[in-house]
Amino acid sequence: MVALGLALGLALAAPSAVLAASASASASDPAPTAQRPNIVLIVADDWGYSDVGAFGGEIATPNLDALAAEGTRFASFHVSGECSPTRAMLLTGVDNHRAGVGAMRETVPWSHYGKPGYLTVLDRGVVTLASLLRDGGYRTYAVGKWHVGREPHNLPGARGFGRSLVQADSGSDNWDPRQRYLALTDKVHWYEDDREARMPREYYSSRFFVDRALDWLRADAARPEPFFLYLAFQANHIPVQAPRDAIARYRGRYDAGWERLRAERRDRAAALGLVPAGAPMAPQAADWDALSPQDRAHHARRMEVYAAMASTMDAELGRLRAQLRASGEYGRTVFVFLSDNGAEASDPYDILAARLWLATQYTRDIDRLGGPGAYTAIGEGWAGAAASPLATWKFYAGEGGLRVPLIIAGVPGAQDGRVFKGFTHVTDITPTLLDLAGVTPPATYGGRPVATPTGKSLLPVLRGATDRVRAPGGRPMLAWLLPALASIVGAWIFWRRRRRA
Ligand SMILES: [Ca+2]
Repeated sequence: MVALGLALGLALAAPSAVLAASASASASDPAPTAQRPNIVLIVADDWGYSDVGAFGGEIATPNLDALAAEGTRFASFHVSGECSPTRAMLLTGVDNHRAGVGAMRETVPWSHYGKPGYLTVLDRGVVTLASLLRDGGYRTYAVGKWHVGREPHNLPGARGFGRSLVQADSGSDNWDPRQRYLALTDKVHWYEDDREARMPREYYSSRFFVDRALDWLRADAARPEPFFLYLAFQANHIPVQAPRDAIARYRGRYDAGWERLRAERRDRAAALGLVPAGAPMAPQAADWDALSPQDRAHHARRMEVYAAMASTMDAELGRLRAQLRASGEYGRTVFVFLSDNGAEASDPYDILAARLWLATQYTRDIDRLGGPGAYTAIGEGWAGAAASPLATWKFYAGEGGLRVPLIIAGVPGAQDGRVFKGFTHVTDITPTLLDLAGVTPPATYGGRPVATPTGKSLLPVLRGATDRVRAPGGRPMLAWLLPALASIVGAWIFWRRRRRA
């Protein structure tokens, strides 16, 4: 543990030195427009490692499974353990501290808030993937959850998106766009093209987001430029909600409990070649069989709703895929799918202040779970199964918080259905997509210096030119979260576990 303490002490004492990873700029000239692929970047919220069928899950995700079959699964892909830090890295390719989002606004200690690295919103010293693609000749669209700042200079239009409709907070209700999920803000902040948006009185979030994306793509179908679509779902962030008929399809599926599900998922992930066979798992959940029948029934229903929320999101992706096929764009579109962090184990009803507020806003009646006006979360037991076979969850710097599914499909020259097991990181996505578009990240932008990506392009790996993204013996890749810390050094991950206050 001495070595761990030293490593973490070094990380905290000298972050700039540790963060000074080499850039991975593409040196190629911009490719002709006809050769540049469309790009669809899909972000799921709070999905665990094995929530996707192609990663070992039992939830019906045929569209994600099809992308996995057409593309590459990354078995050891890492993000931040919480939302906006990952999104800041995803959109810039730059370590989240340098990008200004060392922690979420909702969790940052006040002693850090507003200090360099802890603005909790995008720093002016970074440029986004969207800005560079737009400048490189792409049409750019953003729909869904934003969460990296709602200052005028940080809204999507100011950050490179030609069209946008976003929810700028950490989450919101999935049936009523004006309903907050916790009393963290005065209201839900929606923006359309950087102006306050007029939202419908009711909707279902995943369907609404895909509807809007399809509208833009149809309206702009005649335009010759390739497009970049950033599609950031609220699924499966709390409150976990889904259409009733989708929930009914999972009735009884989870009655055997979370320990059984966790083992089933581990075995399937091993059979798919994603994790070693027979990998032991750390015990971390309450004994299912020791629960009362009423508690088991309530817990099982929560997971039925969760599965339905995920499968509904997948079905919405199916509508997007179908339209791209019908318009002839599918064969020249690259898809990237990831989760922004691991599964969410915390339950707001366990926090007194949240419970009191929720009691005035929502019901927990088992027969209404998932529907409008009902609120639920999956809690530690099911989150452990969602992260299977990994330990811990969102907000923790263990693998269950940091390691999530990544699928990249449609890259010309890539082999179908492959599993890549080497270490990859969310900062690799922007360099990869800029590489595909033939755009070189600049050192200055808008007259000011900007940080260049700390991640690496995955194109050589996707095309089979190499089997490793980072050279052995390179700088350790760090993920640190307040109040949890982790250091990934070679094949080892060191982390400190501490409950949030
Ligand atoms: Ca999240």
